[in-house]
Amino acid sequence: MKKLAFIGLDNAGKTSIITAITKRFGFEEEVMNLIPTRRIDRDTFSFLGLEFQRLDFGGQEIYRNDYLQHPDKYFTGTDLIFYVIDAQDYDRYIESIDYLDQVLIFFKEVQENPPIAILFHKFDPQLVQEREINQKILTLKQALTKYSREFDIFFFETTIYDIKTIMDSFSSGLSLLFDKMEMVSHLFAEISKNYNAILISLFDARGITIGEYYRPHLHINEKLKIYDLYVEAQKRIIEENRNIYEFSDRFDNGARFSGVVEVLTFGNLPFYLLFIIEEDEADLEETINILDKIESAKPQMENIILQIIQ
Ligand SMILES: Nc1nc2c(ncn2[C@@H]2O[C@H](COP(=O)(O)OP(=O)(O)OP(=O)(O)O)[C@@H](O)[C@H]2O)c(=O)[nH]1
Ligand SMILES: [Mg+2]
Repeated sequence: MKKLAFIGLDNAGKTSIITAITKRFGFEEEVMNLIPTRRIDRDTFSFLGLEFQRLDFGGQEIYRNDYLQHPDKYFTGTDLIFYVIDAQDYDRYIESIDYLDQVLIFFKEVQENPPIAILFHKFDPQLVQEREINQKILTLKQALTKYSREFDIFFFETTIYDIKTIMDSFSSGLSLLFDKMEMVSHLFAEISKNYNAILISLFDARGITIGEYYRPHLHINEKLKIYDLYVEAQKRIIEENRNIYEFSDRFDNGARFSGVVEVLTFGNLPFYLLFIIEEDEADLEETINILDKIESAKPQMENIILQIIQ
């Protein structure tokens, strides 16, 4: 059993993030009405055949003091840390660094060094272009890089208003715990050359990304649009008990694309393959041919997945 710890100050958004990951759609109301977590909430899930325990460390001061007084009892054996910072709450940046500092003192003492994903959370869509918050986050990142001597640290900006940011940070974190995971993305990069793909992704049943390729310079809004379509497609597949779902849409700049989501079973586990290509309006036949050709890449995909799962 792998142990994932969500740590951070009260009100940082830890429980919101876990709720969003667990539900993936229709979580807005639940997140609005969350109350502070009392002590530690635990749940479990499986991913790629491994069992994971997820610990949501309530961040109110009295709990923090308790964890720091008995760190061995709470933190021992942690495989991966998600450290959540409320990026909008500038006044508490220092307090948040202090807490992380104290948590890491324990890990240094016992010579455990789990990778740490640091989430600058509440980086809401309307703030992405704002100078002040970007500068503050940058300064904070610079301060936090001091930990990179002892720990592998990774930074992410996340917001519950864009589920893709949350799933990306969670998927990237988990991928650190599997060897060879990057082989899936490498395979997709290879495949994309033959088919001029816009995007190829493989997800597990819970929407965690196993590997992905997207065309360089694909605009963030285009990625988000595709991800929303994907979530919708997966929902339809489950509701209508289908194996495959095809769609066609256009980006804001007018360019049309075709997509297909297909359920694949590797090693008894279900996976979702998403494949997006430019649509050739003059030759729809050709578009269909390309979508058919992804077929030939499945044995390679299966081979890699089986190596990762084993
Ligand atoms: N603007 C904004 N608000 C958010 C976001 N994520 C969570 N919130 C809000 O932040 C508040 C705190 O969220 P929680 O998830 O309960 O915070 P927590 O870290 O679990 O807090 P403790 O359980 O006390 O440690 C809630 O009111 C959420 O609605 C976000 O991405 N953007
Ligand atoms: Mg909480």
